Amino acid sequence: EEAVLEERFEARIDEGAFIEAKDWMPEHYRKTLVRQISQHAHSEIVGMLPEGNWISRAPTLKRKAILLAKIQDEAGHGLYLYSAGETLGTSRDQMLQALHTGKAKYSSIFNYPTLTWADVGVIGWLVDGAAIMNQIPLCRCSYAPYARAMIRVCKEESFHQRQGFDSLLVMMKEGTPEQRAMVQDATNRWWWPSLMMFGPPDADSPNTAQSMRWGIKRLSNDDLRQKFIDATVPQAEVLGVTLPDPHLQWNEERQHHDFGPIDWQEFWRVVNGEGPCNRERLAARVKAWDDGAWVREAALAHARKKNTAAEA
Ligand code: FAQ
Repeated sequence: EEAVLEERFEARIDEGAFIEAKDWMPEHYRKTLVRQISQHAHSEIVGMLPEGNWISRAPTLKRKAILLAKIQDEAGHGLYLYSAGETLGTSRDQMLQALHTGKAKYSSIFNYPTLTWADVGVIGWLVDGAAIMNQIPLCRCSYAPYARAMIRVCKEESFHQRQGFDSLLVMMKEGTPEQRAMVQDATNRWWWPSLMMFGPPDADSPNTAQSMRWGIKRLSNDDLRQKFIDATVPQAEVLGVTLPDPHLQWNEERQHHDFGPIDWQEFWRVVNGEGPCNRERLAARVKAWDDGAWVREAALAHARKKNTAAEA
């Protein structure tokens, strides 16, 4: 019977149908989604930390208000994504425990430090830019609750990308030589890690083939990385910054930009916990969880009291 259900499921996927939470699905499909959606949620929440570092030091009231709104959006994205994950039968507590014990991953990009104000602009421009490139195809993911969450997330990410680009443009066009140097320095530090956000090359990506067959991923890691590079080169020209890759060059034949080798050893080092800020980021999340224990206990006690009152 299982085989029949699986065949029917595969046929629906082939027709391009969307799968809803209550539909039958193979265990491996469910597991793959919980893995990707929970890691995506963790990335949003951990991703609040590097920028949060600058809220109290934003240069103007306007920039502070924008940054606060952006970081609150990331919290919202994390919450939609945990909810989407819960529709697959894994609780939020289970997902968070996997993060806090180091079992679940989150995006490598958030293990790099934000050294100057220009980093905040560059995160908007490059990190949110890469996030949008990766997430637009996820709006057509075969698992409908995830696809629906992505639609709103992408709209908000596009505001995030624009605010980052705008803040950099102001520094480059109206700023001092020191400010322009700061933008260039931040670009130099974030460019390669942004390219790593798309994941390992297709040939070394154990999950891509199956996820693409199931319509979870619509485009491969390398295809998205190439699209991101092609979209970003002209933006760097508008800004007047140099992307730190001497091999970056338009290839007329391929109709794409060629680019230099990515340091995959660095990528795996960061993914496996040895990046510049891995320990600090995880410790911050564990502390927030521990510090919030009294809120969870109080909410439970209140709910119990209400239930008892209702029964009496
Ligand atoms: N970092 O076989 P694949 C944001 C892992 S945007 C860490 O290719 P898959 C917005 C991968 O999990 C960032 N680990 O895997 C924001 C797997 O390990 P596993 C979040 C990585 O899943 C902006 C192993 O390597 N976006 O937060 C990374 O098919 C600004 C083999 O890789 C998403 O999560 C990496 N970069 O493809 C917030 C998007 N790459 O799980 C705040 C949804 C790979 O088997 C401020 N996710 N790994 O133990 C995806 O599209 C996919 O999961 C990929 C990876 C493309 C990330």
